[in-house]
Amino acid sequence: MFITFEGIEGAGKTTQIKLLYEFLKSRGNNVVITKEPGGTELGKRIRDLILNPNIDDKPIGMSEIFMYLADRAHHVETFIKSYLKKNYFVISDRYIDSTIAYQGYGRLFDIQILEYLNNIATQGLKPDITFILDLEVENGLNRIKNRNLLDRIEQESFEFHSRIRKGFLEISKKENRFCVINSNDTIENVFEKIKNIIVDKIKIEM
Ligand code: T5A
Repeated sequence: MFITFEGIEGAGKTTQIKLLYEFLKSRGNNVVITKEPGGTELGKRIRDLILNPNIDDKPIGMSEIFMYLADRAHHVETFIKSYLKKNYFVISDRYIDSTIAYQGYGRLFDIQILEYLNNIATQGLKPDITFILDLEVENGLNRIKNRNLLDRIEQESFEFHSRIRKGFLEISKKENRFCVINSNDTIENVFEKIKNIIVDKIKIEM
């Protein structure tokens, strides 16, 4: 079972993924957590090239797309597929939908081309369930504002992040795998909703 979490900055993905991991583990399942960019050793290097705000020669939009895709192609082939073959629950913090939301709706690259490139990079591998954690951009950015150093994309404008939120909500209407969760709630309440959906969809023992 391949589960992905998506959403704007500060939506609470990392927090909820940890809770879901503990929940599934405590019921005896094999579970692994990963993320994009940076789910592999190569990916960690790519992540730094994309997100480090202190690199003088910053990637242009097109280079950014291909770096995310390079990270993804490597991640799918060397990590995700091998755990899925071993019947693990694979939970990824971001995947294909972030490229559509950030590079498509955020940077205004052609969405059909991005979908095509995603398909090549992943060899068509789609998640079984994608949670989109949704909240107001102000709230998300407030949650992360005290971090020591915001990365290159977190430093983008309010308008950029607003387009991304809108993008995720539009994407969510396209396929049945999406579950939009209002994350403007307590951590416990958000997790309760996620847990109920997982229990219902995969009929695991409570
Ligand atoms: N990107 C990525 C692209 O542009 N294209 C792509 O194809 C891909 C794959 C990745 C960046 O790359 C971009 C998107 C991103 O900008 P990242 O470091 O992985 O960078 O950034 P995020 O995924 O946005 O991670 P964040 O840590 O910023 O957000 P999370 O994981 O959604 O939030 P989380 O769980 O760390 O929570 C943030 C804070 O809020 C608190 C937490 O305790 C924490 O302090 N919090 C709550 N507070 C109140 N109520 C709740 N319900 C809360 N839930 C969490």
